[in-house]
Amino acid sequence: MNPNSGEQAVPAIIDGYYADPHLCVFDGRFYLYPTTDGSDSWDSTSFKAFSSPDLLEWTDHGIVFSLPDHTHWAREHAWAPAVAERNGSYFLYYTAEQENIGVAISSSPTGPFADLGRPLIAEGDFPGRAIDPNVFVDDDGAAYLCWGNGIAHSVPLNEDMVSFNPALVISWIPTGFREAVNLHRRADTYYLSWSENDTRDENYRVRYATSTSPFGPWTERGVLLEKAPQRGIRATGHHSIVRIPHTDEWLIAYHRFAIPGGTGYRRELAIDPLVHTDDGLLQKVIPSSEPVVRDLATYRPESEKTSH
Ligand code: FUB
Repeated sequence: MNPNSGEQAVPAIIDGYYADPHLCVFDGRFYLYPTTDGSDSWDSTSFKAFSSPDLLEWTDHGIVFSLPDHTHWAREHAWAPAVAERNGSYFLYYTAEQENIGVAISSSPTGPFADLGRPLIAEGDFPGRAIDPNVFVDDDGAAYLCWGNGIAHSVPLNEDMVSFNPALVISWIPTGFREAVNLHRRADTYYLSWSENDTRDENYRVRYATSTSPFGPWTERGVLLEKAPQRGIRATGHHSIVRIPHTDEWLIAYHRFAIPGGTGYRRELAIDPLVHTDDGLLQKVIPSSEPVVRDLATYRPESEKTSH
């Protein structure tokens, strides 16, 4: 960072080294599921969960899923969690052992999660590396799992959320595609976004594309988020996107090299507004120039206020 520039990055939203954040809202509260970072081989063995009413005060729920303690098939490389809810059950999709995707189920967003007992996607099942699961639930309730490194894959999940028909997997390679594919929808437009370059490269960044269908074809729209070196912000990627319920306000969570002294193994978390334009595109994100605080209670409609 240039100490004379007068420009500062906003501090990380949670103290410590974390990466690959999945930000979501369950029952009027923000939840954040990251990779635990800070070792030189990304060899973390478990996942923590955090929650907040306003993105300001975060509760650390501790370890909610541990590979050695809660699976029979994986020990380390616990990366890139993503959580979805259906009918009161919470599904934690995760990477393990560098090349496998698992899923675990709980009746609470903070666990304990019970593992399926085997990888949902095992190494070699599909081309590329089986990492970085992302789950998207469409307005009609249909759920999709996206994942991949080197090549992106997407498939509708079955009603049980823990199985799918392999014949329905769609695979493709967006421009610059490295990993961390994310799917979201606003009105009639679907947005696919992904990370480009290596997470250890300061040019790690996010690109996006749009479509009228969750299956594409995709029209590429360029870079959505990248470094702001004048404020010491580098390697901005592996993001997730969430809409604040009852609003058209959106947020993007992502990681960056920790400030100061970060690397691709010492990353920290940031959240910024994500703005959709009237013509269905996305404004380029300005990385963490203002603290983001959104008190979910103030957005709750009157009809829901008595029940909380
Ligand atoms: O955090 C470990 C790996 O680094 C993730 O799986 C990738 O997306 C990259 O962020």
